[in-house]
Amino acid sequence: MASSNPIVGIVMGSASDAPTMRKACETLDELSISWEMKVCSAHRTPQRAHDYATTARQRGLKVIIAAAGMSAHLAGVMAALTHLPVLGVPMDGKLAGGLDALLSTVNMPKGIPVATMSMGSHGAVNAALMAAAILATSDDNIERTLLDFRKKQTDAIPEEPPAE
Ligand code: RP5
Repeated sequence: MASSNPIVGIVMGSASDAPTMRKACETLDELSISWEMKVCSAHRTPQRAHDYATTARQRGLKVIIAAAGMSAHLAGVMAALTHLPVLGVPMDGKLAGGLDALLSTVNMPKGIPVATMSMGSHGAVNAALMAAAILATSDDNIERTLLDFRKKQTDAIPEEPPAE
């Protein structure tokens, strides 16, 4: 659940992105990693986006997940304003199924990296898992929880497909 001491910050360009990004929250909850989620648009609320990124480190955030759809600049703006790792999640279902958002998020100029996930809910879940992997390099509890999550995921996949 959302925490008063989050270490992962999830920002999104619109509240309309929230249903997709709740998949990231659910995954972080499974891993017992504290998070917060804010609407913070690079275009509609640029000052909020600026303030979020520039205060993130001092507020205790360690990773930022940034989701956006149309003209998807939010992850790049976050990465420009903080040295914290920024994981970009392109929202699907927009122009060309979200391909524009994917290209906008992934195609960063050298010097300001964004680690771009796959589009939509797959990307939201993977952003949470990537955040966990980053945090696990310096947190033994998160590493144990992540390894346990991965083992359970593997164990849950049957070798045989279900009968017709
Ligand atoms: C982007 O524009 C948001 O990230 C969202 O995916 C898209 C559409 O926003 P709404 O018009 O639904 O608010 O900034």
